[in-house]
Amino acid sequence: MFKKILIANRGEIALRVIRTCKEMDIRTVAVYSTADRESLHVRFADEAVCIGAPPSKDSYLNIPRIISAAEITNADAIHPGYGFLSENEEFSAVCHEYGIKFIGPSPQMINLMGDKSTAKDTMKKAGVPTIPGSDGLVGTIEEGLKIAKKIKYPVIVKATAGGGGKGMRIIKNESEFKKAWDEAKRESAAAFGNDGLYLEKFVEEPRHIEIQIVGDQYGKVCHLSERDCSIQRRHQKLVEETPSPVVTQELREKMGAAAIRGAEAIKYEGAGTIEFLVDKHGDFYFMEMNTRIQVEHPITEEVTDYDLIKEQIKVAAGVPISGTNYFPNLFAMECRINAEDPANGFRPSPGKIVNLHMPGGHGVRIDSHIYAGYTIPPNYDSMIAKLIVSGQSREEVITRMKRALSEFVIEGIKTTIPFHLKLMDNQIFRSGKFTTSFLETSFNFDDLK
Ligand code: MV4
Repeated sequence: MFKKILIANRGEIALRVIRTCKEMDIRTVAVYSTADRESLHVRFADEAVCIGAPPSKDSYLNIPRIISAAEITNADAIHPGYGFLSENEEFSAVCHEYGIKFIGPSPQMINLMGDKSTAKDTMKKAGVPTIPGSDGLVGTIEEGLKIAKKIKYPVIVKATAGGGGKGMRIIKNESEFKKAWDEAKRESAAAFGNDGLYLEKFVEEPRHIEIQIVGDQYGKVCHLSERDCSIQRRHQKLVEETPSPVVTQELREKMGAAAIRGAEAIKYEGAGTIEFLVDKHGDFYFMEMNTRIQVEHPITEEVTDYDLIKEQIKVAAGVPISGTNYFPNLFAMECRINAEDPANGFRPSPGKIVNLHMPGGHGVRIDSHIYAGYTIPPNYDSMIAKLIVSGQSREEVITRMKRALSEFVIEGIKTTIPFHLKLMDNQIFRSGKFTTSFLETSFNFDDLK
């Protein structure tokens, strides 16, 4: 087992990894930028190395500096968390070259699943349902127009190097095709240095439902059921829940089996998430695979009593998994508390937390690095806490979430708490009958002002 793990990340996920390492009696190394000198992950770690100035390129994205920190502290493994270098093929390769275990996928795996069109072809060959569309990348507009005609509008054009909605355009009819195609190509080239595009039939009014999987070094894969991530704004998830209000046990078993087929086909090692789109008929289609631990992993932990960070560390150390699939009986929901102002377009609201009270009680978990007096730097992602609530029914979880949100006091900055409180009272949300477009089409943000 590893003796010392360097956490190449910051904020709540760095703290989350440190906590599990302490329970496993593994020493920890934090890395931090000068903006994070007072951050909690620095204080909680056994050792801490300042790796540079606040810009991520000079710190949390700087491979030579992170490797140097691992060298001087003699860390034998690195946990990348999510975001930053967690799905960076070069970082995984450099760790390997330096004999430092990367707690995550191999460079080859990152590349295979990072190229969205290749990932889709791979899943299709493994018998995972995929969305009808082009067979791989589309070379020219003319080819695209022909395919769109065949699969019938509306269609969606996606960037193969993209994900999370970047370089994506919905095309409702032939007259919109050329403009959307050119925009997607330009945006993809600018954002990823790769303008490869592919086409799919647009799945109307879908839900975003993902399956958590874990694979070990011996080919064994298990799943831990689903998370419904349909409450999102501009491709930013705000609330996640398990189980999904629309997934029946039959659908759960089919999606779980498909996720395992896909993971086994690529001999996936570690924690991973297979994202599906579920349409109004209850048919599901592969969307993307994420080869990292996800922000929303705690709701799965709360209903399965499974420490996913511990599983990642054990799998990386060569420990076999039991392979038991999980069909939990509990319910859980996560609200992302961001330093953003929901009354002003969710614009960032960094600054000093002058007063703080965290909720507690039965079925309430907080994953956060904030404390009274902490100053949230403007340089990084705005998420400052995750409020995770569990219970014996969706109704109980919503009631408990409302109670916990109303206890949550963060003074000195704006947060998304008022948005979440309003959402918990929204009838469409409470009914469970919503799709990924709910917030943008049916939720009124105006009275949050
Ligand atoms: C789709 C889709 C509908 N049909 N693909 C969004 C980002 C990335 N995960 C892929 N996404 C989608 N792919 C097909 N064929 C709907 C989404 C989607 C979405 C699209 C537009 C606006 C918001 C969205 C939120 C979640 C998923």
